[in-house]
Amino acid sequence: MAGMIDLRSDTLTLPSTEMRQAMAAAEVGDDVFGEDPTVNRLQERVAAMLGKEAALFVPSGTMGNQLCIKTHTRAGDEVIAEAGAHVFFYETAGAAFLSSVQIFPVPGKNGILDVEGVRRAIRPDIYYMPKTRLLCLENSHNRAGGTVYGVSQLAEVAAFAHRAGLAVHLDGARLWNACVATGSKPADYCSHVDSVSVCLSKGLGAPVGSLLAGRREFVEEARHYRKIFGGGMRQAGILAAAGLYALDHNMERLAEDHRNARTFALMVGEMQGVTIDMSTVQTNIVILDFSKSGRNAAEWNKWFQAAGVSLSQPGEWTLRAVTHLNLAKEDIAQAAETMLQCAKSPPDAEIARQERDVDGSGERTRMTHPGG
Ligand code: TLP
Repeated sequence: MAGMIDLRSDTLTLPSTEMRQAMAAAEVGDDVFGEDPTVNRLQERVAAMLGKEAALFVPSGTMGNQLCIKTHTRAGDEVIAEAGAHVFFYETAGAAFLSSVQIFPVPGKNGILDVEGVRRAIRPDIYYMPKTRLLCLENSHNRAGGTVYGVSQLAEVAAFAHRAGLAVHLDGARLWNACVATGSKPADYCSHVDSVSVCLSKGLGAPVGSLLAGRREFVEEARHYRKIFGGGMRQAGILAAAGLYALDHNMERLAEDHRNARTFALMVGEMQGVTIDMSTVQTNIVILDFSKSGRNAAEWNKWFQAAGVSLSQPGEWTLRAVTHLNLAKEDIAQAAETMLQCAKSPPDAEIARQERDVDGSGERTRMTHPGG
C-alpha cells in the first residue's frame, strides 16, 4: 500500500535498518535445546521487567495467551474474559480448540472489568456447572480503544479472583502502552497476576515475537505445550535480537504515539457524523463510531482508502486507527485532514447505494476487513 497512510494496526511497523543490523549480528544457538544465548538473554530480561521468575519466547501474542490458558486449565473448565477481549474475539476459538475450555464473556466498562462483573460470572460449586478456573484481563484493551487499568483497579479485581480460587492471566500485548500512559512499571501490574503475555511486535516495532511469563514451574509446563503447539523455534536469537533492540530503543517513544492518537482523535472528531469517545483515547488507539452518519464503516473506509488513508474495521459501524512508530505527527495530521476533506465530499447517494448492494441481493456489505 505505497503512499497510503496506514493506521490499521501497530502490527504493521517495519524493522528499522538498525534493528535489522542487530538481528544480523545476533549470537544464536538451538533454542529447543535451550542453547540460544540471545533468546535466553531476552527471556531473562523480560522476566525481570515483569517481576516474574521466568519468561518464554513465543512466536505470537496469540500463542502466548493460548499457552497460558492451556497451562492454567483442564478440559471442561470455564475462563472469564471481558466480552471484547482478544482471547474471546480474535483467537479463532483457540481456547475451545486447544484447551477444551469455554469462555464466559463479561461486558466491562470500556473493556475494564470490576469485582462485581467477575463475581457474578463465577460459577457456584455444583457438579452440573463448569468449574471457573481462570480470569483473563487485557491491558491495554484493544477493542475498547486502548483503554488501561490503573494498577489499583487491576489489583482489586485480581485479588478478588484469587480469593475465589481462580488463577489470573493478563493479556499484555500492549502492556507497554498502558505503562507509558499511567507511569506505572510492568511489574506493578504483573505482581497481581499469575501469568502474563507481552508482545514485541506491536508498538515496539519488532517483526515477530511475544513472551509469556510466570512462576518457573508454570513456564516449564508452558514450554512443554509450546513444543506440542509447534512453537519450538531453533536459531530464534535472530528474532530475539529484534526484541532486545525494541526494548532498548522503542519503549519511551510510545508516548509520542499516544500524543499522535489524541491529536488525530481531536481533529477527526470534528467530522460530521462521527463520534469519538475521548475518554477512551488513552493510548495509541482511536475508535471512530459512524452509527449516526447513516453510512456504515465499510463505506467510509472505502472512501478513506481511495483518498490515501487506511483504517481497520472492528465492527459494522466502527473504524479503528492505531498510531505507531512508522507514522510521524505530520502523517497523522495529513491523515486527519484527508479524512475531513473526504467527509465533506462523499460520493453521491446513488454510488453509495450501489456499493452497499454489490451483488444485487439487497443485503448490506459484510465487514470487508474485520481485523482489529
Ligand atoms: N491484535 C491485532 C489483531 O489481532 C486484532 C491488532 O491488530 O490489534 N492480544 C491483544 C490485545 C492484541 O491486540 C493482539 C493482536 C494479540 C493479543 C495477538 O497478537 P498476535 O497478532 O501476535 O498473535
